[in-house]
Amino acid sequence: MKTYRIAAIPGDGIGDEVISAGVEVLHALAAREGSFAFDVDRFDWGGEHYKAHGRMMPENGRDLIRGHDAILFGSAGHPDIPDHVTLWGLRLAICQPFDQYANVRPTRILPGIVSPLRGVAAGTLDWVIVRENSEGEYAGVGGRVHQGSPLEAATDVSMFTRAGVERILRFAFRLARTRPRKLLTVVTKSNAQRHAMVMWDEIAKEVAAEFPDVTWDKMLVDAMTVRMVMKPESLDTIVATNLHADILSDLAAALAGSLGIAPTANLNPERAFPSMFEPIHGSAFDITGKGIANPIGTFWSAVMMLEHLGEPAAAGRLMAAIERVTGDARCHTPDLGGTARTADVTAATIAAITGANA
Ligand code: NAD
Ligand code: K
Ligand code: MN
Repeated sequence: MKTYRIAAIPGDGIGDEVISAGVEVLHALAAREGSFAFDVDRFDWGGEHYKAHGRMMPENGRDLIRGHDAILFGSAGHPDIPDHVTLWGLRLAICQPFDQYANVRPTRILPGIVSPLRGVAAGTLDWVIVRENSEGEYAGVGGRVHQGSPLEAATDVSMFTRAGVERILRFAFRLARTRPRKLLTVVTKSNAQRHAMVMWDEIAKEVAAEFPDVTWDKMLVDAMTVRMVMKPESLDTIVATNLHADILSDLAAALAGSLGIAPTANLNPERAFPSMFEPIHGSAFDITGKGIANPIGTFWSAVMMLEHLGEPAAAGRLMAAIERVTGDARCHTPDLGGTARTADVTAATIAAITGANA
């Protein structure tokens, strides 16, 4: 029997609650499928590790997870530690060296979920946002001088390489091609940002020539927020820079009902390194430890992980279980206006997987 080695990194805040639920669901799914198993190694890295050792993860942390088939990640972000320290010390310390340059974020209105957008029901909003995940605004280039003096200045340089832009655009066109509508929107801000964003537009045109079967258009990011709200049905696959797509995908998650539902895959498409799967949300300090975090974002991320591992049947079974659970208002956590707890949603999902409530 095949055994997949998974590195589970809950991180901070509600990370532990949702990742524990996700691991429980994965084991139940493997038992139901019978053709594979999961060997899950848990790594308690994050804010508490930082407090004890001065680092978010051990110096050899990446070596400990390099050989795993996939990484399941919760959240980096601790109330006592600056966000840039936790983010760069853990999530980006994995994503960037592992060259997980394609961040993929599907958005759909799941059964039983009500969009805050008037008249948008299940099936009418179906997007995949592709976020450039290795450079751009989050390249880490920049600096701060004369701190504390009136001359203080700081820069965060958005650094884009032709190779980096080409590979993410090619990835997005390839993904768009697999979707029924074969539609791609390339998002930039090339009116104001006249160097890198103009290069994006030019490369988009070049790469588009390789994909004559894909219909594509381009949008400025500010106008894109309007289109997402006013004409959601006009969009399908979307590609944008690290920062722009970070923002657009939170908006997309909210339009699909809750940040608690949305999944992410951080892919190294060449498979030279493990890819990482995580809910799009963060540590959610306001609900940490209350047992009410919505675990659906983690479960859906697990679906993406199963697809990546080459287990489409299991991925389909888990997605069907998720849709069955969201379709039942008794399984809605408070972010969806319900009273269910994380444990209730987890139990209902496992029951839907095993057929216990069929
Ligand atoms: P957040 O996603 O943690 O929370 C935003 C809001 O959404 C909160 O009201 C929260 O309660 C709600 N929410 C989020 N996930 C939920 C879930 N599963 N169920 C129910 N409600 C949920 O964003 P934030 O408040 O901006 O950030 C908090 C911390 O998380 C910060 O330290 C930030 O840096 C970090 N963060 C980490 C990641 C990551 O690791 N990928 C992503 C975003 C934020
Ligand atoms: K996360
Ligand atoms: Mn984000």
